[in-house]
Amino acid sequence: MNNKYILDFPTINQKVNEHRLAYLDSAATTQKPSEVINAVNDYYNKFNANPHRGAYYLSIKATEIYENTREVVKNFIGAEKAKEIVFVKNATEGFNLLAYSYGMNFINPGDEIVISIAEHHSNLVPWQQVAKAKGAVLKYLYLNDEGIISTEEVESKITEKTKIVSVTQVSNVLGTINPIKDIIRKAHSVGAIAIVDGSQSIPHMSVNVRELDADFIVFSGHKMLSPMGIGVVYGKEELLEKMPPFIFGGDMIEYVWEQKATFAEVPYKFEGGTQNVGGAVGLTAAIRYLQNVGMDNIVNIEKDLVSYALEKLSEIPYITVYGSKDINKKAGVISFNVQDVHPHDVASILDASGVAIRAGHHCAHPLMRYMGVNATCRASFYLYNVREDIDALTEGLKSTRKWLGYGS
Ligand code: 7TS
Repeated sequence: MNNKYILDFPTINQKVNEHRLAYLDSAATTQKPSEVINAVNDYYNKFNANPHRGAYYLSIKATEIYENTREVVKNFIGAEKAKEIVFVKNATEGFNLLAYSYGMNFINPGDEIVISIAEHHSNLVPWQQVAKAKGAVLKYLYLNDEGIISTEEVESKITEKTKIVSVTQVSNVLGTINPIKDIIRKAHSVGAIAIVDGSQSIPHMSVNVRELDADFIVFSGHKMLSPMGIGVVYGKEELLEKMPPFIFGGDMIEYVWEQKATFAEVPYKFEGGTQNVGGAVGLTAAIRYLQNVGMDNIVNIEKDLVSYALEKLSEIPYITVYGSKDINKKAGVISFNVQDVHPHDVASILDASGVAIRAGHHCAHPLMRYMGVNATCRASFYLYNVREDIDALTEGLKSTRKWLGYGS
């Protein structure tokens, strides 16, 4: 098998239902390399303590480790300052932080918030709440035939009334890559802030927040080899400074009196309560791993897998693939349907041969409705996948209709 990274991933190296596991659900969460698992193990064996609180060795060590992760993330995404990195639980919490802290305080009646129809519910439902509470309008960028936001759509929908634009760089359903730089430029030209959902891009390609000039970027560690329970909101310092805290309580305060409190400085005012230091350790190890592999290398591995998968899928007549088939406009995610077979049945049948795909609405109901489907099957790739996984997928797909009694 022509992939030297596979051996680093214990979960990938196992049999499922007596078949070699073909894990094709990395858009949901990624598997973890031994380096990450061992780093977390090591932390709990040697250093565990509550950070920012104690004056003793272990707590100082935990604080150092946690703050070091901020530096590592800062460098990984090209931010200017470590204080611009706020740790959250996941991307969902990140968008809630932005909606409740920025949206609820800086949006006024009649203002427009622009998102795309392809957003994950995490970057959609929080903005619905803001629009409802503030009397603002939630406007959508729709997709062209390739499943991408067009320049015309960006030019016509983002107007002087727009105050927030929040769009995903890569669709978790279609894998299509949006023209995020143009979207950010247009948002800034009308005085709006630009938020990027980097959940499906940062793990898979080189993303530099300063080059993009994004005001905020949000992503989850667990989709980039780190443990679950840690995510990131990058925000420009001047914006984070003017935003009030979102979660109130321990660790995020400066002074507390009976009837009032003052808050810690950025980024600590956004990090209420005991933080996930073990997760931070894992995130550092994950980023180190990705940097050693090289993001360009990851792009190439995924491009090869996507082009091979598209070719193999196109040979099966009863399969419909959604979105662009141009590998330069697409990351490692393919959505498809098998004629007359429900995606959940497809996924269960494939599981019998060790192939793990996602089936359903992928937390994108409005996109499903826009595409005119209830659900899709989704195969998503990462650096530990090989062409054999795609062979297992396509062989399995060929049997799905037969299982359900169709002739072919
Ligand atoms: N944004 C995008 C683009 C996503 O793909 C996801 C998760 C999220 C936000 C939310 O991330 P979380 O870590 O807070 O859950 N996407 C998926 C998926 O496609 N299948 O399972 C989770």
